[in-house]
Amino acid sequence: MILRFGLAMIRAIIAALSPAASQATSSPGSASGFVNNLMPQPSQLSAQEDTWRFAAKRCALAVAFLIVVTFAGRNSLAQANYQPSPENLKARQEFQNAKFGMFIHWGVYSVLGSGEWVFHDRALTVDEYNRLPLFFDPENFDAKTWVALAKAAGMKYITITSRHHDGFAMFNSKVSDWNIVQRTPYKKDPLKILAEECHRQGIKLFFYYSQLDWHNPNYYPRGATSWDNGRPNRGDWNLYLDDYMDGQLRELLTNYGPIGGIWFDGMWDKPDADWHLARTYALIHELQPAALIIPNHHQSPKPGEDVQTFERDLPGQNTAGFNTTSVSNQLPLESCDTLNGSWGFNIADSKYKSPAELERRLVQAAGNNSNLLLNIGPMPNGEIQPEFVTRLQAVGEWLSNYGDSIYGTRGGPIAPGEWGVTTQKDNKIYVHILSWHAPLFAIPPIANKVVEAHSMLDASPVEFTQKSDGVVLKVPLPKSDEVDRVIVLTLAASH
Ligand code: H79
Repeated sequence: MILRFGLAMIRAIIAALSPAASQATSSPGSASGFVNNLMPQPSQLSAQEDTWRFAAKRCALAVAFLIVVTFAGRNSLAQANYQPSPENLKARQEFQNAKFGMFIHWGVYSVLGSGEWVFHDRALTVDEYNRLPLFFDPENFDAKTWVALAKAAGMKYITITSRHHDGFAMFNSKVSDWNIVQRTPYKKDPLKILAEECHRQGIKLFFYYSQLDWHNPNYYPRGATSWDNGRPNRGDWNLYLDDYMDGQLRELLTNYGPIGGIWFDGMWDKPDADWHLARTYALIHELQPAALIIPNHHQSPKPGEDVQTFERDLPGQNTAGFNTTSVSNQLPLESCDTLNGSWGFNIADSKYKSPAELERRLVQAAGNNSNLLLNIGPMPNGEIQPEFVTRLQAVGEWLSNYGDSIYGTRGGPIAPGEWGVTTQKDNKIYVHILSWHAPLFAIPPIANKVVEAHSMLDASPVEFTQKSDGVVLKVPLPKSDEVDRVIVLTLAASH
């Protein structure tokens, strides 16, 4: 918008300097038409007026230039040249080291046990949906239990919905009363309670924030997912972004101590809209320079963003049908997926992934240089259903043995394949063999000399030969319940 405005201003200046040309190009209502209308026509001018006109033109030029430079500089160009702060770069490294996070979708929609899209899927009206908060009273919500479960699962951070597409703030917001404190019998701010517990237990907390809003009338013009839910056919988009959204983000970045970052979603609803991203991103980085901006817009990263996400896919895949296959080689990567098939609590979804599937997923993410953000949807009473708890605990158990091959690693030197992946850290390469049943396994050449190889399962040595054309490992056959045979290669230091 700023650029369009800038262009319009430049056209206005040209129009002002050349009245004849402006008559041909200006149109009523456009910026150029507006400036042109202010200008007297040549036939009406005296010599004095001519001088005045010249001064006015120069003045308009200076003002326009200032406006363009100020706005473009602050909103577009400054972000185009975004240089992450040292704190931000450190936070990116820590984020990559963390590898495994807990995603939590929890909102008033949880009451209906039909996922977080129920407002849309049942084509409810705003008036109907307004009743839901009246039933949201999570008497068994216990932040200590949630954070302890994340830790038991080996997860190092939590990303929770501060508000989803229903626009309902699950935190104490002064920007609007459409929030948990003012509209529910619970009356408390669970994000505050959770943030305090996370700080106590040393877990980073990120806030999911939906840019898409099915409730606020100023989310207008509406996007691809809109339906007639009783909102008026008018609204102020700028107010929605600059006052409402940025106002809430300011609250989230001010009232909850240091947070890990903001996880944006929903921009895909209006792909061609001006989302004032530069303004929003600048606000976040100004309030908390270390906070990471993690946008789930399914596109290549834009200036100001700190992490690239992939929804229900590993980086570079697009089985979900909406991910980009271009993968940043600059930014940390994060793949998110669900423990069953749903994000928000779904009472009818029993397609739970087994611990083995979850472990494979985590290994594949790590081997693709990515984190895994694994979702659970707690119940409306605040409890996490036992099917989630037992599976997460099993993954945590597995990680207590294999964590060294995941945490703090980066994608390894060998391209991931059907057989598995590699990760690496310092002078160790972890060969994660997920599917290989023959006794010998060959991998491409590795630059450094391999000085030792052993199986992570029992520390038993693994025979190997290293030649210029590759390394051959004599791998143990998989045990029946072995998800991932990890062979640790120790490399000689390079000279
Ligand atoms: O919060 C969870 C979901 O509710 C949310 N993101 C995760 C983390 C999500 N909403 N929608 N989607 C995920 C799938 C997006 C589907 C899309 Fe489309 C396909 C977006 C654009 C093309 C559906 C069809 C919406 C517009 C057209």
